[in-house]
Amino acid sequence: MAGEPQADCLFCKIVAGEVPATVVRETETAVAFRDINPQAPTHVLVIPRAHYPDAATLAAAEPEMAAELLLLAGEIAADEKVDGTGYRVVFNTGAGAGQTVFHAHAHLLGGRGLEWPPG
Ligand code: IU
Repeated sequence: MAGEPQADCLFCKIVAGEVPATVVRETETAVAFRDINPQAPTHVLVIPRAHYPDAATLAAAEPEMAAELLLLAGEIAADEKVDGTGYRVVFNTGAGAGQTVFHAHAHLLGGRGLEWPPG
């Protein structure tokens, strides 16, 4: 069923506490934790507790939850003090765009200069 935990999903296991992660923020519906392979001084993943394969699927099914990820990303950027210098929120969607974990997640990147266009 849509949103239900998937046995083979790494991020569902992080949500369940079965795989360790450095959690920086938790709400009733979302969890934020540091990326294991950080691409910037601040690199936090913000994910819904519910399982949706990507951001578009999440937004279609539960738009308030999708909005909460953006809200949390902004709050964490302020906590991390990267809001003043600028930060990026990225949803890689599809393998061709670099998505490797098929549980919706926002990357919050900041703390260094970020080029445009991204690679
Ligand atoms: P992507 O957009 O699906 O490529 O992002 C997945 C991210 O999950 C990627 O940046 C990984 O470094 C990160 N990650 C993690 O934080 N912990 C893990 O155990 C694994 C991947 I596997």
